[in-house]
Amino acid sequence: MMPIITLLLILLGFGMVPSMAQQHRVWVDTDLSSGRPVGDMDDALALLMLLRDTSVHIEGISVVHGVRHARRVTAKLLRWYAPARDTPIHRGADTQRELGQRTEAVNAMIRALEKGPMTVLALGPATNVATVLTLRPDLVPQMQKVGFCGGRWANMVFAPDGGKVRFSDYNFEHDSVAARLLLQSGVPLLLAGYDCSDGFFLHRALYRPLKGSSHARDRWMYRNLSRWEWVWQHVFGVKDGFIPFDCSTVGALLHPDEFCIRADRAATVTEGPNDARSIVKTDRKMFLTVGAQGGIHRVDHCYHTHGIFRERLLNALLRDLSTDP
Ligand SMILES: [Ca+2]
Repeated sequence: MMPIITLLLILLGFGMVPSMAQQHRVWVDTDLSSGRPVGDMDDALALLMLLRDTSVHIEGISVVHGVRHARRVTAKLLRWYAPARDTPIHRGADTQRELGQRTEAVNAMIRALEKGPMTVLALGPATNVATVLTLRPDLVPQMQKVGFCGGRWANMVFAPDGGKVRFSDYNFEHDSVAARLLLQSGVPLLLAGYDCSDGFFLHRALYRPLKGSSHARDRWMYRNLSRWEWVWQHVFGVKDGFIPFDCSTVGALLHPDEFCIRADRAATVTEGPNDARSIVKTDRKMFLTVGAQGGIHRVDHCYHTHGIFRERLLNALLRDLSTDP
């Protein structure tokens, strides 16, 4: 009888390999910071999902500011999960002050867009992506969609699990000018940030099987997922695990049936009273808000992740175990 995990992989599309012409061209702009000694695991899990999704061809990966070791860890993940592919990694802006400046990442993203339409996943501050749109507005039609891990429904507070910490809208707030440029560019934009992930937790019981895997990459994942969960528990005061925010951004764009998405809603960038003082120390800060009065730009907004997507993520994460002796 076929093992149930193999059956699930086939049902979820992991068992079929389309030709490159059939694959979805994707660019990943990331602030991956996993490991060394502890960092968030969102981008790493999102990249793992993309690398294990045979319907996707990653044209390139660009690194955006705010993290250290991103290129080294990204290269490690590519060696582990896609050794046969030659996926380039490009250095982008080192700070948000480089918005509008040409970088290796900007030039590479422009070349990829000149080759044909593609989807862009903005999993960190939007500096690199906004620079491309600013320097080459003629390429807006080539961006089929930009998925940005940021933004919120009006008055949404980022307080996971009633924990003691209220999160900021990190990617947006670390370059709100770039996010505003994304809105103004007219590019089809899907905002899939905190709102869609609120309540979407991963916890150790779900990924513990990695600990005993014969694959070094699985054990690395287990160690770093555990450390990140420890931070959520002991620093953020959250008991239910951690939220892998970037994964929902990837999923909402590639598998929208597994999410709740409001289409074509008004969005705006405004300043207001700071609602995350444990993270940001100013009295006021910027907000990227959907559904508020005064919004003039149109976006799609993801606000819920269905349980089937958790199965998709876990199947990608635990896939090696099905081939363990
Ligand atoms: Ca990220």
